[in-house]
Amino acid sequence: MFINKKILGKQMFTRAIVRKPCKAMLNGLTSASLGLPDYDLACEQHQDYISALKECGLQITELPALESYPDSCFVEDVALLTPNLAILTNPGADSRRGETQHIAAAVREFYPNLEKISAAGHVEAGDIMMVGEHFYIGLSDRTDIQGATQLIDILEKNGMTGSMVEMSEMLHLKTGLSYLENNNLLTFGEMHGHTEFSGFNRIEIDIDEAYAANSVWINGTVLVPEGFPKTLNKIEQLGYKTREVAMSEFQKLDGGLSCLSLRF
Ligand code: CIR
Repeated sequence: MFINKKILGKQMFTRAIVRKPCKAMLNGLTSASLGLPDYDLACEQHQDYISALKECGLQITELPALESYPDSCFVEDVALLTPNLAILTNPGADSRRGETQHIAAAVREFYPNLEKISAAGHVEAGDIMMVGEHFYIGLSDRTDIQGATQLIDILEKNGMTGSMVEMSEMLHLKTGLSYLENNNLLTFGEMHGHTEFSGFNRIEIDIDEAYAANSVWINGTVLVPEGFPKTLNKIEQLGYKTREVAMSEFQKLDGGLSCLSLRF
């Protein structure tokens, strides 16, 4: 089995799984009113995203486009990869449920024994934020109590912990939260004042830069969506190296930076 390295108490990532966007992404789920994505530009942005992951030291497994699932490039939602355990989720969105069977083979290459959330419950891993060996699980329209309960049981059987987070305003938990290690947490909207996160050094994201609340720490570098200068500056003030990534075509489908990869 693949074992991650832990340096200075932080999880260092060595690999990522991504999936090429499909042409059917134009029919992807969205609540945004930003127009239809431009497929060619999305592919270009996806290639630059892969370059950014490589710059952070990750080896990439790039899966082919899956035309039968418009949202399938958002691989983060269909599996949770922890250092020693992988769990296939059961997405709350009907149109995304079948994506798990397509990610399974790629994940199994690195984690021979897969756990999974069974049909009684729903989880999308965009609702899961990893902080060391603890996993915060947002109860959203896509992740329910039954799914979160199953997930916590699996985590506990494997020496980790999980807790549920009430939420009502966002698609996924990490739409409004990003853990940048060193106790630093980007927070937006309802997440900022949430009692669950009062022990963190919370960095509040301005409403006009809400999309940048989904930024990603990878091995000391923070990937930040392009075009959000106040957030970029706040992250740099904390001492992080940053790398901007253009995300306009994925933002049109409510997809953020974390959604486009499974990092482990
Ligand atoms: C969806 O609604 O499922 C996709 N259009 C966007 C998924 C974004 N994923 C994430 O936030 N983890």
